[in-house]
Amino acid sequence: MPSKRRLRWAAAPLGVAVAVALAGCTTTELNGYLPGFTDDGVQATDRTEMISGLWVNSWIVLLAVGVITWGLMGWAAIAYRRRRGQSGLPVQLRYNMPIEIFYTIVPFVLVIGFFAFTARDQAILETHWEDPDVSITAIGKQWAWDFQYNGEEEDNADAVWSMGVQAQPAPNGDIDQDALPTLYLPVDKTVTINLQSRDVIHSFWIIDFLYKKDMYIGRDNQWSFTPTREGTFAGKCAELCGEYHSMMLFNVKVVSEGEYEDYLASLESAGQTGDINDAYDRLQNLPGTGAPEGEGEN
Ligand SMILES: [Cu+2]
Repeated sequence: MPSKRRLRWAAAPLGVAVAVALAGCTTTELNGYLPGFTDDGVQATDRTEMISGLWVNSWIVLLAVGVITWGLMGWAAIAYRRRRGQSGLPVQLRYNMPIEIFYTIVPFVLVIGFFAFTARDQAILETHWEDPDVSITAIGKQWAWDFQYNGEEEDNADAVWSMGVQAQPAPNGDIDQDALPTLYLPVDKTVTINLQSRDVIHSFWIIDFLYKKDMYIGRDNQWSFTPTREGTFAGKCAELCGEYHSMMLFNVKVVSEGEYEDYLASLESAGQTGDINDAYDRLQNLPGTGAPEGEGEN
């Protein structure tokens, strides 16, 4: 059949064109413009590529459905438009079983598909390391963060910590990045963060890690991952938690294991050891009142 052969000849360059177009995509485009990937595609944690994959593939499927739907709508509107001299209602059609079955089954398959892939990825994201290299407790409070680096002891006698204050203005009016609470993480080590709150609901969001989790009173959340790339990453509270919610910022520094150990040693030599507990609740960090000396520096 000549038409089939012609189709095959048309398909070959089309396939090449698609392959070239995709090969020409930057990492940013391949990851759906999500943050957290370098130009050569190194992900920020071991789980971010999976998350961007779910995002991008969902968009491709939904856009395909959209294009087909919009195309059919446009075609129907043009092909069956009222022509000169026509009057009255067009022929009324109803109970077209094949079409009704089609538009019941297709959305059903789509919904099941989205559910299945989301449930699969969420199950992976919510799997926690049994024995993580690094165990950290992050505590949200109005309007900053405390980080406790847990040791081996049950009672956390060998833990070290840093307590933060809300964002402070730099002399030029920007946010003073050095004064932000900073969470240190060693690269390529398994990390589990326990998420707690001192007061209201906060949400612990590291933007480039493409995931966030709420912090509650009375129910600790957990987040497990492996940071895979050194660098400084921005974090913020993602749950409106009061007047200065927007100043509830922090930085994450993913560093080499040596630098991480040095940092923990610096906390220890500063005397910031032991368990952060309820005794530190309700710190008075109101902006403009001057943060407690020293607490914002680590
Ligand atoms: Cu908050």
